[in-house]
Amino acid sequence: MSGLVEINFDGIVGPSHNYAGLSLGNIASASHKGDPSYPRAAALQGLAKMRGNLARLGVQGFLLPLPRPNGVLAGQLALDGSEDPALRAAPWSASSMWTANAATVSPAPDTADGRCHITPANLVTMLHRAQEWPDTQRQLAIAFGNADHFALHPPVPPSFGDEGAANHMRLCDSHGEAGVEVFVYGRPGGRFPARQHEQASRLVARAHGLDPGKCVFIEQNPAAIEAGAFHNDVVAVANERVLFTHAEAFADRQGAHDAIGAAFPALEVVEVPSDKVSLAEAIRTYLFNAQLLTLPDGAMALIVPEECRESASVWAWCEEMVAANGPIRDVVPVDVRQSMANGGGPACLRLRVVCDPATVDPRFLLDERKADRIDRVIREKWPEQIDPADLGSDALARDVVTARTALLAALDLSVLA
Ligand code: SUG
Repeated sequence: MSGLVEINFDGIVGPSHNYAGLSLGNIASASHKGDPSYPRAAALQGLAKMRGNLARLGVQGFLLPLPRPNGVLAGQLALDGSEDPALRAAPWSASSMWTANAATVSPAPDTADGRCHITPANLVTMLHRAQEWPDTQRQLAIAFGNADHFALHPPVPPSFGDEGAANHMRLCDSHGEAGVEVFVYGRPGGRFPARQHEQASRLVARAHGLDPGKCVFIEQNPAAIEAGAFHNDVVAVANERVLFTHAEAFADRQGAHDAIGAAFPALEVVEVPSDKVSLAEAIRTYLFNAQLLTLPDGAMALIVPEECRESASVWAWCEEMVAANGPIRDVVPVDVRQSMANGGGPACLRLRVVCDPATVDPRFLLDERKADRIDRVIREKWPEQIDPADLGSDALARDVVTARTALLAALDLSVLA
């Protein structure tokens, strides 16, 4: 279909960004528990990434932080000061910044009715994330409210955990052509929660009207979940014909490659073997939590966290890959350290939507002038630092609400207040 391009909708990091250690199985979140956070720096890092990709691709979208602290959740939790601090922190979470978990998106060329189908992720496994979907859905309904081009579904009902695009990959010749959608799920029973349920993935595929012959369902390697890959996008990413993956990403490595290859014969697998980059180092550096982008000249670039450049084994592999002249021609490190410390790399921070930009509510599309406006609000209003012990304070609540309100006003989106 003509006019369709891939747009990355990055989550603007909210003013309550903090390190409360809420995500069991997410090593970065657990190891930074209790650290002070820097919301202003975090949001500016995210904005710089967006500006970089706007310059590279000519198009960039964003989603707004959700209302925090969430008074409804705080009420439901009967917080009175005697509770576990993890409960107190949940209504303050800025976790909606990781928009790869906002929804699963099936572009129009893949679906039976020729519209782009979107299902907000229920995120039921983690309390602090389960509060996101109603506000996310409200926002998606505005951004993608054009019903001629988009179909917005309700979330998957509990108890089937759905974590959205973080466990979903798409292979295609080019973004505007029909593709194969790959759903990766985990099986429960391990030390850490398997956050994507197989039935949630299958339900989303049915709801979106996908051709069953163009869907592949693959089990995540339990050992990868155990090692800290709480989402598949920590160990694999796809773009057009390329699947960039760690050798230990899937439960049945060869079976997974064969199944994807059978549905999509043009598949090119770029696999990183464990003796070049160990699973632990891949997870520590988030090499695969990269944005694999097709640049306007057709070459692919991999946008990785700075942590990759600092790792001898990961950087050596990247240099070797670029020198080999395969499909990935460039590796570009970006600083998203504040997000990384909570387990969110460059890919977690974006939701990919293949569509015609003219069909999206323009208030959610970035240009340089708008980026300047966002920059100003962040510098003026975002707290510089949050200590987890501050969560619950009325003064901080006022600052966080004021900051978000100012951003909504600057973007003509006060309707989301
Ligand atoms: O759900 N971290 C997020 C990170 C999400 C990353 N997204 C993708 N891989 N697509 C999570 O675990 C941190 C929680 C805290 O505040 O401690 C957190 O929610």
